[in-house]
Amino acid sequence: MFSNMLIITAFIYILSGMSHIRPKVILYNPKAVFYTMPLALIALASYLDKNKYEVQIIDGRLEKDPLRKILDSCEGAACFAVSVLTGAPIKDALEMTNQVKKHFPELNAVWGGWHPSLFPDETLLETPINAVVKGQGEIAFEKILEAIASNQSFQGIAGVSYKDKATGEIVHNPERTMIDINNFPAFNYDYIPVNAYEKLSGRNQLDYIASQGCRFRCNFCADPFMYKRGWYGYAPARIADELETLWNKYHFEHVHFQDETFFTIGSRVEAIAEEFIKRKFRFSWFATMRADQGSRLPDEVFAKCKESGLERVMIGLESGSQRMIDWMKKDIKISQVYDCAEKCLKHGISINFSVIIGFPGETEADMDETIRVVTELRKMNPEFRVSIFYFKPYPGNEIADALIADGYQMPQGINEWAEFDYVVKGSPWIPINKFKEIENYKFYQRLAWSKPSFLKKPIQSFAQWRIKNKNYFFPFERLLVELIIDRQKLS
Ligand code: B12
Ligand code: SF4
Repeated sequence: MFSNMLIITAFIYILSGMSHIRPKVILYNPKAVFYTMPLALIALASYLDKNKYEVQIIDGRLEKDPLRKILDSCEGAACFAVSVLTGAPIKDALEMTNQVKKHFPELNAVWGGWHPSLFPDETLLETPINAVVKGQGEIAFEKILEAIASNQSFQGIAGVSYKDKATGEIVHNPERTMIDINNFPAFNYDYIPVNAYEKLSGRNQLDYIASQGCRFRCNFCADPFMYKRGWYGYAPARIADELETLWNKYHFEHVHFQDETFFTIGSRVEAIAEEFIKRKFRFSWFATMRADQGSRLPDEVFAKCKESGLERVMIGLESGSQRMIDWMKKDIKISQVYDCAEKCLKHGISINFSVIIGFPGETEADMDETIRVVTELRKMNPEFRVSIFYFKPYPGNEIADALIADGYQMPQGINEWAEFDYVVKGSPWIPINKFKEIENYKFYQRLAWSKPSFLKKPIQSFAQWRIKNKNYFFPFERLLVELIIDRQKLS
C-alpha cells in the first residue's frame, strides 16, 4: 500500500514538473567590433512570457567559444534566433546557423533585424533558416513561437516571410504595422551579464533605447524603409522609472541612448530632463540630436538637459554644402547646425558631428564647403568633434536604388553582403587628389583644434596654417603619429 502511494506521488510530481517544462528559445547576437548591449534581443526576450518560455541570450562578442555554447544550449530547444546587421555580423550569423542546422536539422532557425528585413528573399534562399522577421519583432516572434509549439505553419503571421516546409517555396505574409512601444514591457537586463559589457566598452555605462523608428526621410538611410517613417517613444515617467530601477541595481555612471532621433518631441525631452532632475539622478547621458530639432529646442530646455546630466549629443551634419543636404533630403539648414552648436556651446554640451563625403554627384566645391563648415565648427570648441566617413551605398534607401538602376553593382547574395564593409577609405565619387587632401585634413583638424596646451601650441598653430593654406607637403606630424600607432599595434 505504502509503495503504491509512493509511486503515485512520484508520478504526480513528474507530471507537475512536466507541466512546467518551457520551450527553450536561444537568441544569438553575432560578433562585432563594438560592445553595445544587444538591445534587440533583450527586447524580444523581455516581451516573451517567462512562465511560458525559457529564453537565453548568447552574445558572440562575450563568449570564448560561442559555437560550443550555442550547440549545448540548442539541445532540446524550440527555436534558434539571430539578430543580423548588414556586413560582418552576417558571416558569424551564417556560420553559427549552419552548424546549428547541421546538428539539429529539425530545429527552427529564425533571423530578424536590419539585414533580413531588407533582403528576406535572398536571406531565406541562401541560408538554411526557416523564417525571417521584418521590422519590429516582438509580436511576430511570439507568434512564430506559438506556431512552433502547436506544430502549425507560419502562414498568416504578419511581418514574417518563411520557407514552406512541404514545397520549400518562399512565402511572404503581409507586413506588420509597427505599434507603440509603450505597449511592451520594460527591458529585462537580467538576460545579459551587464558588467561584462562595461568591462569591454571601458566605460561604466548602460545602453538604453527610449524610442523606435524615425519620422524623417534621408535618402541614404535604411530607417525609412525599416520603420516606414513611424516613431514611438516611451513616456518620460516610464524612462525615469526604468532608469531608476536599473541604476539601483547596476550603479552605472552614464546612459547611452541608442535612439535614432532622441530629440523628436521637444516637450517630451523637457519632461524627461525634469524627471531626471527631480529624482536627482547621478549619471550623465548621451543622445542623438538632429540640427533642426536642436535649433527649435528652447534655451531653457537645453539648460534643463544639461542640469539633468546631458554630456554630449551626436549630430548628423552629413555635408556642409546646402545643395548636398537638400539632395539627400536631410531637411535641415546649415544655419540650424550653427544655431544648435551655439546653444550647445552656451550650455556646456559637447557634440560629435558625423559627416559623409563622396556622394554621387558631389562636386569638389561641395567637398570644400563641407571642410569649411567643419573647420568653423571645430574652431568653436575643442569638444566639438567631427568624424568624417566616405560614402558607400548601403541597402534599403533611395540613393542605393537609383544607383542600382544606373548599373552600380551592389554585393550579390548573402556571402558578398557578409564581406561588405561600411567603413571604407575613399569613394568612387572622389578624385584621388581630393581623397588625399581629405585624409590629411582629417588628421590635421584633430591636431589643430584639440584642447590647447602650452607645449602643443606651436604644433597646433602649424596644423592650423596647413589647413588654411591646404599645404600638406611632407606631412611629417602625420607620419610620426602613424608610426607610433603602428608600433603600438605591433607591441
Ligand atoms: C547599437 C547599434 C549598433 C551596434 C550593434 C548592435 C548589436 N546588435 O550588437 C554596433 C555599434 C556594433 C553597430 C555597428 C554598426 N551599425 Co549600427 N546601430 C545601432 C543602433 C544605434 C541601435 C540598435 C539597437 O539596439 N536598436 C534597438 C532595438 C530594440 O531595435 P532594432 O535593432 O531595430 O530591433 C528590433 C527589430 O529590428 C527586430 N529585430 C532585431 N533583431 C531581431 C532578431 C530576431 C530573431 C527577430 C525576430 C527580430 C529582430 O525586433 C527588434 C525589436 O522590435 C541602430 C539604430 C537604432 N536606433 O536602431 C544602428 C543601426 C542598426 N546601425 C547601422 C549601421 C549603418 C551600423 C554601422 C555600419 C555603423 C558604421 N559606420 O560602422 C556598423 C556596422 C555593423 C557591422 N556591419 O559590423 C544601421 C543599419 C545597418 C544595416 N543595414 O544593418 C542602423 C539602423 C543606423 C542607421 N540608421 O543607419 N550598430
Ligand atoms: S539619417 Fe537619422 S534622421 Fe535621417 S532618416 Fe535616418 S535615422 Fe532618420
